[in-house]
Amino acid sequence: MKIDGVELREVALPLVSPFRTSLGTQHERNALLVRVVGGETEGWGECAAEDEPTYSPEYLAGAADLIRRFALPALAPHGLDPAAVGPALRHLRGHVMAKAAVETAVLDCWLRAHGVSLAQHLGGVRRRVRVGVSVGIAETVDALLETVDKHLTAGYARIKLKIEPGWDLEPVRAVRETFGPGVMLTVDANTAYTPADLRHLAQLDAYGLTLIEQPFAPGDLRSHAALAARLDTPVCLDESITSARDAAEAIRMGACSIINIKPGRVGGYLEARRVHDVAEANGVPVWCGGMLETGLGRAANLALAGLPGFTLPGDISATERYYHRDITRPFVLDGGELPVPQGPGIGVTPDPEALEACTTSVEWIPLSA
Ligand code: SMG
Ligand code: MG
Repeated sequence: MKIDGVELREVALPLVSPFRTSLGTQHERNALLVRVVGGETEGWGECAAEDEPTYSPEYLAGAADLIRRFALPALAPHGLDPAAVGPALRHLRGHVMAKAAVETAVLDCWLRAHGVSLAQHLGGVRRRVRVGVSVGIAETVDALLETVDKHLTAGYARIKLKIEPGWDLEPVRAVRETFGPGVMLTVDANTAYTPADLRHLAQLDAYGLTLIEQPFAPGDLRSHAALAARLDTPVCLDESITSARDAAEAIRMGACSIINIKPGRVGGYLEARRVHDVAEANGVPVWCGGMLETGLGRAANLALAGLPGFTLPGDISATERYYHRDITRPFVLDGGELPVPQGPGIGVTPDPEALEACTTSVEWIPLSA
């Protein structure tokens, strides 16, 4: 089957509440959606890149440009074949998030044409997955406690606190003391610390955290290994891992004992499964990260999170934690879990009216082989 064309669509979704991390504060999610059309079937992919290149070197406008000018021309001769996307784009250096969005749309289209769900295709073993929520840096500790209380009441299986220098020991202590030892608690620094903070970070051991996520720069595996050797709290990598090869190297160096897998950050769901396989072979638990996805990206993440090695709750929260109105049907938390979509492909499609309401630009790119 050939690909007839690809639609690049930008949408803007206001967040229910601002999300502050050590990288900045986000008020809305601008997302790039890729729709691949092949014959009677279409498939969707969502790009994880954000407006600015702060979390990752990629950014939305750059991703759209990469897809338009380099990825699609390289893809055209291959037709609708998800396994061919990675090899066809290998000569383009980096840009894993842009590539992932293209591959996901091709994969979704192909799976729909074959009547197979993404969960089944990836080798999922769970129909429901336990999920957590990522809690941003708050104005005050009291405001943080109120937010955490709301999420625990809703039933989330794990609370992740965003930290940065000046907002770490105190909020973590307050949350642990207020909600007790039974709450699964993690922290995520988004690279806000330096190796000089090692002794400071070691104090987090007092609070029974399940993991500390990405305290240092993405390329600094050595400092993560030094921290891991010093702390009882497991070190988890996010930004550092952009491929299965990175994962193998980080594990070999002792830089992490847990991995956050984000399909966008590693170049797509097929590479995400390879990261999972490398981790599983080394006895390293993984969990699915989040990039404030719309329902499209979240549906696909749920499929991934159903794989056997995903033994920790992921950053895949219910729709109401992110958006008043999403572009797909809402995901509703049930007993700390979300259902893995079972329909063909990623199992969900955008609601045309909701999609139109948040669209800021659309571009149709015909493809000729
Ligand atoms: O999708 O629930 C979500 C957000 C989860 O905290 C989250 N993501 O570093 O893990 C992370 C961040 C990246 C996005 S904010 C810069
Ligand atoms: Mg993170």
